[in-house]
Amino acid sequence: MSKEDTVDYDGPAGGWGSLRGVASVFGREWATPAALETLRRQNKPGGFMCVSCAWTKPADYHPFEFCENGAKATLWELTSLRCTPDFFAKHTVTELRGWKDYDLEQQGRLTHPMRYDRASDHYVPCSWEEAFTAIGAELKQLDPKSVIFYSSGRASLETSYCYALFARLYGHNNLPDSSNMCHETTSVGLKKVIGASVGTCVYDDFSTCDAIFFFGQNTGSNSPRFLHPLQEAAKRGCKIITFNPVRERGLEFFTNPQSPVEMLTGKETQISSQYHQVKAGGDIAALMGMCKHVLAKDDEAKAQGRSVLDRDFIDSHTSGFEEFEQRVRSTEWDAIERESGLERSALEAAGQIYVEADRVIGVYGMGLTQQVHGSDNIAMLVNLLLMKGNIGRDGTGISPVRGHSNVQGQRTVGISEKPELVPLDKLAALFGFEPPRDKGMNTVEACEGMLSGKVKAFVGLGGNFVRAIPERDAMENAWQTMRLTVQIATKLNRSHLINGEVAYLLPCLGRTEEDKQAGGPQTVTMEDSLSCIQGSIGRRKPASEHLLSELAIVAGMAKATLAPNPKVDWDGWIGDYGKVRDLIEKTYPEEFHDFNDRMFTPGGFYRGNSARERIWKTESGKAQFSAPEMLSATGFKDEPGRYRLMTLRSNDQFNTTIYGYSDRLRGIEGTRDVLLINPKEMQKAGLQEGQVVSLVSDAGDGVERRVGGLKVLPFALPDGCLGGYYPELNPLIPLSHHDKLSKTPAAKSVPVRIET
Ligand SMILES: Nc1nc2c(c(=O)[nH]1)N[C@H]1C(S)=C(S)[C@@H](COP(=O)(O)OP(=O)(O)OC[C@H]3O[C@@H](n4cnc5c(=O)[nH]c(N)nc54)[C@H](O)[C@@H]3O)O[C@H]1N2
Ligand SMILES: Nc1nc2c(c(=O)[nH]1)N[C@H]1C(S)=C(S)[C@@H](COP(=O)(O)OP(=O)(O)OC[C@H]3O[C@@H](n4cnc5c(=O)[nH]c(N)nc54)[C@H](O)[C@@H]3O)O[C@H]1N2
Ligand SMILES: [Mo]
Repeated sequence: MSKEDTVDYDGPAGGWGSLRGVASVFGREWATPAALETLRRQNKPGGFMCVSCAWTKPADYHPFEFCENGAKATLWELTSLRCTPDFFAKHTVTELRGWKDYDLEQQGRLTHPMRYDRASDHYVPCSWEEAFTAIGAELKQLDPKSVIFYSSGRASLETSYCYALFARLYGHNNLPDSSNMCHETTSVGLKKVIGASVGTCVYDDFSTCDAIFFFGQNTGSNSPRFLHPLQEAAKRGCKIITFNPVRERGLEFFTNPQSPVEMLTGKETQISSQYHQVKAGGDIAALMGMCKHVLAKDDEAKAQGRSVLDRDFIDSHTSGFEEFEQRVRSTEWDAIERESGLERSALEAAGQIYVEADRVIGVYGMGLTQQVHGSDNIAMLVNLLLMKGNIGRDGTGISPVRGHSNVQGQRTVGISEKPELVPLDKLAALFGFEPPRDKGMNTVEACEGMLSGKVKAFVGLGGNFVRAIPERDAMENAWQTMRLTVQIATKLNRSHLINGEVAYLLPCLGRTEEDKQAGGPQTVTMEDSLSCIQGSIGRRKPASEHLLSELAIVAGMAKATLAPNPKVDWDGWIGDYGKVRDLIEKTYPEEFHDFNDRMFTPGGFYRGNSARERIWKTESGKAQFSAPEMLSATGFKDEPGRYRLMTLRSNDQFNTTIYGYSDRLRGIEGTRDVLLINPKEMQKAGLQEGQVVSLVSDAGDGVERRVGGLKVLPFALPDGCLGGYYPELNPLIPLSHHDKLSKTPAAKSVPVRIET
């Protein structure tokens, strides 16, 4: 491998490297000095909320409350490049399909509504009126149950509410969301054990906890602003215990790029006090080991008349403890060591931190959720927390780190395929109609429906569905058999190039841009990972005068599709989003009371969480201990030559948007077509550094799935594990390979073989 392809990075997360990372985007994308002003307003009351991750925007904000990757995401939206009708006149859609994701988005912001012209294989400009009328005519012809309304987790609460209402007025609950590929495991798995589908922590909990157990979340790249409270916690002596197959730089050391002293002195803070390189899919076993240690210490304490467990809490607030305890005691250490890839002594050391800490938080991300037994991963982390009453007290709790900036909020205001999660009776009364009550399709079911021919149309509110889902080859073929595909987007991506018979590409305003309507400039709102809701005002001049807001596009399609209804005032809502907030308040009075008055509360207003109050909305009415059936979360057997592939994000991408080819914090530069494997496994498989290999799926279902052209790169991973990048490796994931309970695709342990 040549030197340009890789460099080693020994520096901390944040620091000068982080500023250089932003500068590389500034260099290419710097539009006007006004961009700096825009960044200054990022994540502050009265400003706009970052379009990148869902980490909370605190009340006591820094002068620049954004991070390397938030700045990249913003500048990406502010680009001066434009993807105009001229561009589409020059290139056929078939030609563009051969381009890389990076090169497609690099064309800049979409400027005009476009219709796909099949005869010439070009996108051609059309008017909004023409687009809405044609889409409405198609939707009226179709059975609503055969239509999918997808959303990527960015659109505001106002747009999301209108979109979900449109689906139900039209006649379906087919509202899959990017969270179906992400934290659906949380929504379903956490709900089952604590009765709340979102995390229980608030910001202040991170300043009073004694220990944080951190599983499968790459903070340095994916929610860098979270490094600030983590750094504060580490500095005051809070123990951070990390479980991750990859030694992620951001979880090891951090230099605060917003602190001149730290930047000049190069002073870095050690973040994790213990770092355990657990095997991919090995977390149930690792947690089991810690629980075993806690029980052993409790036995010792009992002999002296003390207790490690919080017996009062267990007795009055939980159910299922005996069976769980039985399972832990009967699980042998050698099985735990084998399945986790960690030594007993290491797990006892981690368990001892838990024993000694009064207040503990559990944090997790895709490493736990994207597994076949992902729900069991989460239940096992909850088990550990419940043993000492670490949910529902200050400084404690469970904290899933959510993905898209409003992905949690979209679910809150009705984007859900599960009708039982939506107050349908309220909607019926408010809008005088009978909403559909049957379960809609989630992402995996929508894909199955496309493959079987049951799904005839797809409307995408943002996102890059075809690129984000598993089973890419079969799905791209199935996609083209649909009657209608509509994509609402800011930038061109691959999903816009695999069209149905009738296809429209509708460009929308970004969040940084001024959204002027009949009633003046509009505010939109978002809910973050810690359930705080805040307003966001864009002030930039729109990228093109032909753009509409997402809400106006949704309303435009709805008006062209639905019969008039005196209780449904699309034009009034487009003119004043405050009226939509009033409707959200009427639909969800507990969470959203005084919505319009409270939306600029610094730090956002908290919508509350029953489990935080120790009210358990579970089947048993208690917090639920559960005894996992298995120790491995992978869902498949280990066999010689079969590896566990983790599909990872680099530091230079936002999901399918590739900003560049620098995975700075992992020291991987210049290419994304890599296969990460440890030197010992390389030797065992007879591989050389830089050798080009293929990965083939080893799911045992007879389907050929292959990705070639991958350069072998030695990398410190546990034995039996491989790493590579999402979305390039998605063709390897079978559609059936998903979390059992929630159907979240299991992208973090995919069974594969290496072919030379
Ligand atoms: N800059 C940037 N920010 C983002 C995104 C982005 O792409 N770029 N994406 C956004 C979205 S939608 C989401 S959902 C989040 C995703 O943020 P994360 O939850 O951090 O997701 P990933 O980066 O996919 O991987 C998470 C970590 O899991 C580890 N891991 C893999 N397998 C296992 C395992 O079996 N056990 C354990 N313990 N760890 C494992 C990986 O090494 C990696 O460090 O970030 C959001 N923020
Ligand atoms: N193998 C593997 N697969 C995965 C994952 C993984 O870790 N591994 N992660 C999964 C996860 S966590 C997620 S969330 C999904 C992501 O799936 P999606 O949310 O569908 O994909 P994104 O890449 O976030 O979507 C990017 C596109 O959104 C559009 N866009 C950007 N901003 C806006 C906006 O303001 N409005 C509108 N309307 N459009 C906009 C742009 O056109 C851009 O090309 O992928 C999942 N797939
Ligand atoms: Mo996500």
